[in-house]
This record gives sequence, structure tokens and C-alpha cells, in this order.
Amino acid sequence: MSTPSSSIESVLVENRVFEPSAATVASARISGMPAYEALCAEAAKDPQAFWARLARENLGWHKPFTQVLDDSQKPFYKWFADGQINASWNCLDRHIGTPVENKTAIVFEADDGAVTRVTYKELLARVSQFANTLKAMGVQQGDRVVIYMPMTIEGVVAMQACARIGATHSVVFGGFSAKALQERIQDAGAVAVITANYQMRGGKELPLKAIVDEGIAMGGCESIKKVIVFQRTPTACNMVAGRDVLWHEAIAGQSTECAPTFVGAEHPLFVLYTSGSTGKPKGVQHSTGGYLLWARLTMLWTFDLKPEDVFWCTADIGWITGHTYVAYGPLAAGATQVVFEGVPTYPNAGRFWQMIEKHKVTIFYTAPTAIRSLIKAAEGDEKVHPKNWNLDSLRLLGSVGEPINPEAWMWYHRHVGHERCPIVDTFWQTETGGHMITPLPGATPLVPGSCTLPLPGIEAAIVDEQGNDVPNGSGGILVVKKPWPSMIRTIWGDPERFKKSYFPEELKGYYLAGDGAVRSADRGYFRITGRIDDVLNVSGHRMGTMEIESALVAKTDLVAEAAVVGRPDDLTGEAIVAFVVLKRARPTGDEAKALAKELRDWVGKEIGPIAKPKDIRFGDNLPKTRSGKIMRRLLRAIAKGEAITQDVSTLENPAILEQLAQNN
Ligand code: 6R9
Repeated sequence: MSTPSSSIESVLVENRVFEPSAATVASARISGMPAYEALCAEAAKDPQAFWARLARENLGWHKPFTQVLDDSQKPFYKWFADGQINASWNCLDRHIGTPVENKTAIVFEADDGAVTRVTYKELLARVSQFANTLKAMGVQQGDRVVIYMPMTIEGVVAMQACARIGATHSVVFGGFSAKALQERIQDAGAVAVITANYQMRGGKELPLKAIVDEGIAMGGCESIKKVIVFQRTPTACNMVAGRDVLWHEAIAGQSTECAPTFVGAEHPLFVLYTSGSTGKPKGVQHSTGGYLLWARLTMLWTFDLKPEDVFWCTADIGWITGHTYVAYGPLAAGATQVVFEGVPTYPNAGRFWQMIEKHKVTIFYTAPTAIRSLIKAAEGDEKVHPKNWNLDSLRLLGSVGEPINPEAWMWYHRHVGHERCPIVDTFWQTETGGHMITPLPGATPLVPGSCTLPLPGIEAAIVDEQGNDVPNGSGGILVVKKPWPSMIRTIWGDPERFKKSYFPEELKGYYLAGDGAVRSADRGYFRITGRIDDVLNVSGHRMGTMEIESALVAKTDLVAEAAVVGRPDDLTGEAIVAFVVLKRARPTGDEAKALAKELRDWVGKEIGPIAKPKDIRFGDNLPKTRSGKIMRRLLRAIAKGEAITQDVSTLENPAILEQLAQNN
């Protein structure tokens, strides 16, 4: 862990401030800064009473909780532990008998533009029927189920059905490789996989089931008893007799009514794997009660959701954003939401704008990397500029996944929001379950590139390496000082790693986010300066450098040693650069090019295409200290193309720097 340098301040001076309009303030649930401050004061005065009030007002409890926070085994905090609840009941059944029951829950737009709608009532029937199917196959409360699905209504149904019967789902992003899938199945000890034969992305039919077969065939997946295959496209796929069943055949004859299984509030709703600073991804375990409270409440607070809104979060259900703001939050809040199967650039880079017009989207939530690539496309081709579509339905924009640079923020504000829509730059993580630091549209004055202030009840702070507060204006380590209901409960199967990763001893028991941050001197606004561990953020996706290094050295016939670092990239935020020492002479020219391609493809196979290094450089060796430690700060400078001005006196082999700095 290292403290980010405070020189960062100089490049981050941003003086533009955008106040919320009087009309937005007037209609907002949290209306004006005094209302925000009042909630913060309520939370500070008596946190337990604050959270208890919100949990009672926002969720339906089968058995009410009497205990709010149990911190007797910190950092293994428990919330509302003696309460009983079901997440699917809170997303679906609760709306039955209210005006929401016949409201559209999901507007699904397929890759080819075909649109399907389901109401809340219909969604409940589909979830119940699939829940009965899972039960009939022997899936029980507490079992883990891996979901490897495209963005579809069925993807959401699969998650909700697991929640309904108390099974813990673990969604694996459809872009992950067979190997990555196998590791997750093994780690979770899953009893079933729910997948599709193929997925459609950008007009291409891509296999999913074949990857499941490959992953299971790699071994160690004996826990898997059933594979359920949703037939997304007419193309047939391999089916293993006795193990595999087609979704539509399996659900036939199952009742569309299924009583929800009420579970303790701490029951693990899901495990979602994310990259950390070691080679092995962490299974982030979330609770049912605390998680769902925050999923619903942040829909109401951050997005100030109104009954007539059409909400669209573009994230895939394979990421936390797709869990909280597709599969759970919008449904728990009774919203109409758009679910999109495809990619932003197909059939052209105007797809998002076209869909906003077509579905009259009012709240649009996407990632800076998507915005930056659409800016580039619009600047290169007038025809895909958002001005070609009617975006008047929009009232609120959101950003998530990585810092949004002020230029991209301004473009989003002007060309998508028409200087009328507030932008909520939401900082949060897989581990936090939902938004942590974010503007509120009807209260917070906006500063481009800043996620502004913590939500009420979230005690975010910036500290030094001993856990002491640093003054506004100086950079430091982002922590959260008090537990909150939707926080990570543990790392699946590895409580020790949970403690070490998130509650290191030197930080006074604070939650360590893993990001650096700085607060502005004037307003105390937070600005995230990037990860302080060995985690990269590539197009809003977390990638561990160690994970990529492990994948590279797993190519044992070729690679002797590898070091991976990040380099700033205009489009993807960070780009992956790998320095590789081969078991043969250092290649140059065409040979180097061919080998770099081979290694890139290898990493794509080992982890997934998102982990492929952009740049691979071969060296006779890596820069190391006399004790043999790879000097990553030097590699980072080389990757950026910077001259080495740092102290290299501890370096064993200084000549290597020049060699690595040359492009192969
Ligand atoms: C929700 C999500 C978490 C990491 C996080 C940070 C970065 C997310 C951000 C942001 C600056 C924002 N991050 N939102 N950085 N501003 N608004 O993305 O979860 O995939 O776990 O990534 O993403 O570095 O630590 P996850």
C-alpha cells in the first residue's frame, strides 16, 4: 500500500460548479443541501436508530429484526441479523396489489433491436416458475449456483429465482474464459450452472455453453449436478445426457407460483468474484437484508426515482453494477427499466442515443469508458453524434466504474444532458454493495470529475498510513470509518484474507477501499485518484496485475518471468502493459510481434479478452533490487514513456531500463 503523491492536486484544479436547478430541488426526495445535512446529522447522532428506521421503511420483513448492528465479532459485522426476509419477495411480490403490478418491469432490447416487455406480475410468474424448476432439480437453500448468462430477461429471472429459494448465486461475466469459470465454480462449490447456448453481441453469435463444457471438463467441478441451458439462438449446442437440460423444457409443467423461502438477513444473497492484489480473485460475499436495503435506497436517493421514470443502467449483470442497478435495485424500487443485450457500437455508435429516444429513457447510467468511446465516434462521424436523436426525455445522468475526466463530463453534460440534467458521478465498489460517495441530484452542487460527498450514514474519510485524518487538499487513503448495512461480509471461504485486505491492523479498524483520494480545500469534495494496490481499472473493469502475471507465467514453455503494470489511456482509463522475459533469447522485429500476439491470445484464454495486455515488451531481464524485488515504479514510468528521473541506486541491473524502454 502506498500513499498517492500529492502532486496530483495541481492537475486536478476544477473550478466549474453546477448548482441544481430550482425545479430539480423542489421536486427532489432529498431536497436541497439542508435536507442532505439533516440526514447526515440523524445518522451521526444515532447510527443504529437511523439504519433501523430506513430498514423498516424500505423493506418488507417476514419476521421483524430486533437487533440492528452486531459488532461483537468485528470486522465480521452483522446487520438486522434476527430479521427474516426474502430478496425476491421485496423485488416482486411486494408490488402485487399495488398500481405497480401491471407496470412494465423490464423493457428488453435484444442485440438486433427486437423489444420484449414484462410487467411486474409477469416477472413474478416467470421467477416463481424458474424457482420451482430449480427446486425440482434438487437445488436447496444455501446451495451455490453459477450464472453464466447474456444480458436477457432470463438472466435477471435466474438471479431472482435463486434469491427466491435461498440459493446463493454467483454470476460470472459472459466474457470470462473457461478457466476463469472453472476456478469460480470450484471456489464456490456450485451445484448448478445456468447458462445459454449462445449470446448475441454486435451481430455475432458467441458461444457460452461450449465454454461451460470446457470449464467443467478442466476438472474439479464434480459439485456440478445440473447445467440449465437457455436457448437464446436457434443454433443447437452440445448437451450432456443426465446433466444438461434446456430451460424451456425444464420449466414446462412447473407452477408459476412459488412461496418465497424466508432467510435470515445475513444469509448470503450472492458471491461475486472480483480482482484483488493477489493472483486469485476474491469471492465478495453479500448479505440479503443490508444489501437490499441499500440497493433500494440508493435508487431513491441517488437517482431520486419517480414512478414515471424509465431507468437504464447499461452494466452487465456479470458486474456489481448489474447486480445492484439491474437485478435488484430497480425492481425493489418498482421502476421500469431497460435491459440491453448488445454493445454500444452496434449497428453503429449511435445505439445508446437511439435507444434513449426509442424508450424515452429518463435516467441513464453508464461508464466513463463508454462515454469516451462514443465521444470519439461522434467526433469522427457526425451521423452518430447524439444531436441526431431526441434526448428530451432524459432528466438525470450517471457515471460509474472509474474516475470521469472533466472533458468527458462536460461533453456528457452538453451533448447528452443538454445542460439540463444533473450528472451523478457515483463512487462505489463490488465490496460496498451500492453507492458510497455521490452527488444527490436535488441537493449537491456538481463539480466535473468529483464524486462530491458521501451518502448519509457513510463515514468516508481520507487518512494517512497510520489511519490519521489528512487535511483537505492533501491526498491520502480512502477509508470508511463505520460499518454500513450493504458492506461486504467476508471473502467466500477465506475470512483471513477478508480481514487482511479490508481491515488492516494499522488503519484503526477502518474499511480500506483500496483507492487514493483527495478532498477539495473549499468544499471538502472527494476526488478519487486511482487504486493504491496492484489493481488496474481497464474500461471500468477491475484487473489484478498479479492475475495477469500468473496467467503469463502459466505459459511455461515460453515465459520465464512477467511483470504487469498500468499506463494511463485516453479511452480505457488504464491500459495493461506487460514486461516479459522469455525462456529463449529476447525476440525482436516480426518474431517479437508474433510472440506478443501469442501471449495476448493466451491471456485471453486464461482470463478473458478484457485482460489482454495492450502492450507487451520483451527484455533479457526485469529491473530488480539487489534483494530480487521487481521495481514496478520504474516499469510504470517506462510504460508511460517517461524518462527515468527516479532513484535507481538500489537497482541491480540498470542497463535493463534502456532495453525495456525501446519498443520491440
Ligand atoms: C461499482 C464498481 C471499483 C473500483 C473502485 C475505483 C473505481 C468506481 C468510481 C471509481 C472514481 C467513480 N471506481 N466508481 N473511481 N470514480 N465514480 O465499479 O465496482 O468493479 O468493484 O470497481 O472502481 O477504483 O475501487 P468495481
